[in-house]
Amino acid sequence: MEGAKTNICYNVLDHNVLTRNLGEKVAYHWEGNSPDLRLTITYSQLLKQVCRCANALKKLGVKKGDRVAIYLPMIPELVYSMLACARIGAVHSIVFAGFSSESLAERIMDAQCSILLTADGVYRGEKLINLKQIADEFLLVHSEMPLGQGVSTTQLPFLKFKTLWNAECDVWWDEAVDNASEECDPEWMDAEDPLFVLYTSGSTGKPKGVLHTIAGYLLYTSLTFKYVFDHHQDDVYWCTADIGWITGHSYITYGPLANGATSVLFEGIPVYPHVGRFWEIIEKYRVSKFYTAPTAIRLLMKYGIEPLQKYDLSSLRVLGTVGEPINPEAWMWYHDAVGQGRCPVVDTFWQTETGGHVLTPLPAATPLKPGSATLPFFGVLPIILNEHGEELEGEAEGYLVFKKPWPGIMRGVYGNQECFENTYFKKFPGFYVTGDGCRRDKDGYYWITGRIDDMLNVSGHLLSTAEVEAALTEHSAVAEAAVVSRPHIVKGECLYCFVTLKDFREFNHSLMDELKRKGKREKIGPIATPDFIQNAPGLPKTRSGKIMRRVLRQIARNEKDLGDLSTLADPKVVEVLLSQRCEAAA
Ligand code: 6R9
Repeated sequence: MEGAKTNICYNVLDHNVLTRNLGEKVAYHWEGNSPDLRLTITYSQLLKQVCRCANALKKLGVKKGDRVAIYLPMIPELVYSMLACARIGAVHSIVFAGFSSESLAERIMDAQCSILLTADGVYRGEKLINLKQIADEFLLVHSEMPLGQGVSTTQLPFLKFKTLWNAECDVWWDEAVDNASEECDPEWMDAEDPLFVLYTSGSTGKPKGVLHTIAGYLLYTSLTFKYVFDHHQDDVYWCTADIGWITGHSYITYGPLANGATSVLFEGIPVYPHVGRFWEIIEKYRVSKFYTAPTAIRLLMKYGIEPLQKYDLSSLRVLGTVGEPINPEAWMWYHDAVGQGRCPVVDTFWQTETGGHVLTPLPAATPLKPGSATLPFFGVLPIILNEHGEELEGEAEGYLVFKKPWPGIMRGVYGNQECFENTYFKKFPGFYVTGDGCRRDKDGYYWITGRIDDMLNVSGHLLSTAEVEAALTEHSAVAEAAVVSRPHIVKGECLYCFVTLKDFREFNHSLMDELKRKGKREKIGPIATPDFIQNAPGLPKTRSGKIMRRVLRQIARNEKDLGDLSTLADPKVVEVLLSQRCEAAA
């Protein structure tokens, strides 16, 4: 669409209010961390708030093309700010509000942001996070920071914390926004102008600033949202991701708004104030389309079906998952217990880099197979290659690549064209390389087998993490499993398995024997016999919930250097695992 002019904010707001007559429709039901905090925002209210924020940004000196760092929790102001940037042609760079000051600093400097929007603080469950203080810590250390035009802080309507205040550069949100006009002409942008930079989740390596542009991204998120969730105007849709990740960008903000959808915007966590919080919210808003991650499903599965039974989930129509391969056990629980056997489960495979779903079922149209992301979305051409870059036909396993671009594909790594080319296009020239392994079955269905870097090579057989882990989680005592390789004199590599047990299950010798058998004959074959099995009360995960197998690999190998841990959610988990390493084979 190069050469065409557009504004994405105009498309997702003004167009809905002015031409589709959706001004009075609810855009978001905001549900706070604490269940008594809530807010309803209609499309016309959203448009006004965005315009005020856009005017405030302009007044603070933000211009077309400038990068704006946003470090906010899941509050409406996060949506207002990102759309305000889009309205005036600024490029948003959202940093998940759980990152440390160092990670925030790295991202602000890499994208050369001129302004930072943050909040005084946020409660996540019972834990208070002083965001402004974290942001200030980094400003003190990095006086060379490019932040020229000052830090604007949003003061949450419900919280007032003591925060350091530097009158030279800090501005309160309400002072900046409250008196701003509710009208702001959109800046007409080129279709290929940048929309945002977002750093990848970093489960394998150093985070990269993925750049997306306007028109293709709008088209792709809008279309995938419509078809993959079978969107209808009376739906209430809820995606539990944080907007700090691509899932939130594409499927909380842009995709749903482009379709004039009503969404739930949730600030809290799944287990606060009780483990039935998700189900309670589904009942409260009569949610019909629900989208979450395997890590959340496995967490909630640990508590059994009792918390579910207290709520009316009959409004649910479609269930979605994203983020990791979903093991068939968790898939079945999602389908049977949450969806009560009525709702198709759409297992959507995609990446920050792909902008939107690339492999996915369409509900009710695609026959499902638990654990498979099924088939490509319209216009997407998946190919499986072997080590030598040869295309494999029919039933096959190898590298997942795409042969043709689609509208939502990333356009670059911010400020680093070389990294963009090397990471995604160099290994197999002519293809976009996902970095994931994949198997195609006899029906042409695609099964993601995990990141290529995490593959296991035992006695010359290439095993995927997903298949061994799926075998272990079949055991009724196991909530979650992660498998990595460890060098072995005879086999080359052997399997080191970390297992998290369900509540009240005991880790003992007979369980170890049963797990060894699971991996072995029953499922995959003798080569998949676990050599080491370690009890893992928790697994190292990124802040978006992906298991960081590279850290586990270092633990299994007793390596002291654990690599870049900045994307790790809870460093304590690693200490526990290190202290309980298995020295002897099981
Ligand atoms: C959207 C998102 C991308 C990586 C991707 C893959 C894994 C995502 C998946 C899946 C199997 C699925 N992944 N969805 N694996 N089945 N349905 O998660 O983006 O944070 O960039 O992660 O996540 O390994 O390459 P991102």
